[in-house]
Amino acid sequence: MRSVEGLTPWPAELAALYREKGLWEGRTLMELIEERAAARPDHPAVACDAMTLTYAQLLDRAHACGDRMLRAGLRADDRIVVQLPNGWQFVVLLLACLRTGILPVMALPAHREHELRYLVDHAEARALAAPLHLRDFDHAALAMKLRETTETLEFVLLQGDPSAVPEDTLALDSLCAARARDEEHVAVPQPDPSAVAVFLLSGGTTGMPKLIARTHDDYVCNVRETARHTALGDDTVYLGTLPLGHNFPLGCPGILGTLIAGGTIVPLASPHPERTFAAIERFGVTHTAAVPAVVATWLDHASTVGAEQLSSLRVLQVGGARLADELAARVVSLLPGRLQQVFGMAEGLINLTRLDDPVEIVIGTQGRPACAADEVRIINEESGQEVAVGEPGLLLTRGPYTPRGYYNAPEANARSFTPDGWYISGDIVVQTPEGNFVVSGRSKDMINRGGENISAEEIENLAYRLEAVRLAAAVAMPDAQLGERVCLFAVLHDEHVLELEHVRNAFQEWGVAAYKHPDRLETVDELPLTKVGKIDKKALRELLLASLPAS
Ligand code: OOB
Repeated sequence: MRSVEGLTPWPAELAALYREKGLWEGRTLMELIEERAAARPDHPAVACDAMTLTYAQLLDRAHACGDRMLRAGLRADDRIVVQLPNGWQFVVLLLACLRTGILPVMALPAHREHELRYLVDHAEARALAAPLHLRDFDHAALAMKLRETTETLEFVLLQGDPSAVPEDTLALDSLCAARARDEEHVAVPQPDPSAVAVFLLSGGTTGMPKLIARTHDDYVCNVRETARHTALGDDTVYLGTLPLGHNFPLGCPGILGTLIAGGTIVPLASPHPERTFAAIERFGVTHTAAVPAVVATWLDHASTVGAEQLSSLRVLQVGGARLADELAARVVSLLPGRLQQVFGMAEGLINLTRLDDPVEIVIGTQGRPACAADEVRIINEESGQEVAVGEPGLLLTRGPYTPRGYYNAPEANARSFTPDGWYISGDIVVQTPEGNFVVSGRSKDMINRGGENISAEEIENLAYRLEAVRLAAAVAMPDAQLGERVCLFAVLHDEHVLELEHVRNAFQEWGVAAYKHPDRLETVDELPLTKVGKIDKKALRELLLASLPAS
């Protein structure tokens, strides 16, 4: 089968051990959801402004959607790039994929031609699901362009008014509709639990994001182990405002965890404070997840309008980027419910603070591994030796839900995984005596802009396309709101000029996601170099700090 190619399996003895310990249950994500649905068919599974779907209705639609995709010509093991805003259609399509074995590749709503073309090519996707039109962007036109100009793309599924969907594409809303009375059922076997369930995207340390193939076995483990620490139950109402294809709201424990627990998910297309507060109040939300930059806007809103609308909230998970201690303390004092810090990665390992941890741990640390079988090592980058407790070092990890390699990326694997299967996270952490991590920095060359991980190398490669640019280096610029922003240093060719506006316009024209557009441009005569002749990013960051107004 094609989905086996490009994967790095866990060693057979370990796989056997994970099965024996019950960490790998041998069940698919959809089997677990179907089991729950059978027990409480009339309970709301999805609730949003547009509609409420009970478990029975959700499953009916998911099965019908799967059947329709198969009848249209898609097959198990085909890949579909999914770029949808948060909404009920995302949930129906996801379950349809999990049931049929069509494999979703989780693109982000902010991705544009540059990223989507790469994802389609790399995953050899036969299908792409996108909205017709969203926030002034014509996704339909881009999807059709990609179908014409990529080798594998055949099916375009468009979300929105079915009567507005072009003829040679499929209307997602119709695919996701309830089954017609006389509509035929297609017999499909449940996928193999050890097979791939979804492809997640890495934050991307170099160049473009890598694909991470997550199996049913490993992702069920991810969901179950994180759910244990989050007090999920059948009365959970989970609000998803982060893009639902991201690991955090998808499976930590996120929407999948909530459905497996028999709760209700509330998808919301934006984390805008007013809309978020209204949704929490209207649906009685108990759990939600956010990145620090978003939480800061919620805190500001709460300090003007009060936090009464949030009284149903029990757990607020915050992660994706370092939550400053001061912000964490404000969350604890201003918002109802418990704060839970989550330090996770699409590659696997999820760390969380526990709901009954003392407040200083919840405020001052990013938590500890979700699962007893998670293995971690913290090493000195130069010597490769483990550091003493309390010393900063590079975090390496292995475990039952941390795959042993990226999908079909031998070079990236050689860089990011050790020969004995440890994932080199690139995060610099300190472990406290009680075992919690404090994330103190990164060794990988990444910019974390409000929780969006941006590869400096990708920005540099793009900058080199500009005629004026002779040398380029992208570095993180500290920012009160987003944590970090993108600063591009450039040495120009003689007689050339370059303004930030030109750079941003060019990135826009190339179809690069907006969050990657440089926020600042520094043109310099030369770039500082390290002793071995590499561009000295540390010196650049210092240069940048010195040129910024003191805050
Ligand atoms: C989550 O996943 P990714 O894959 O988008 O990004 C992972 C990287 C980590 O390696 C780390 O550099 C950073 O994002 N990160 C944090 C953090 N959580 C993630 N840095 C500091 N503090 C935190 N709490 O971002 C992700 C996946 C699942 C759950 C939560 C976050």
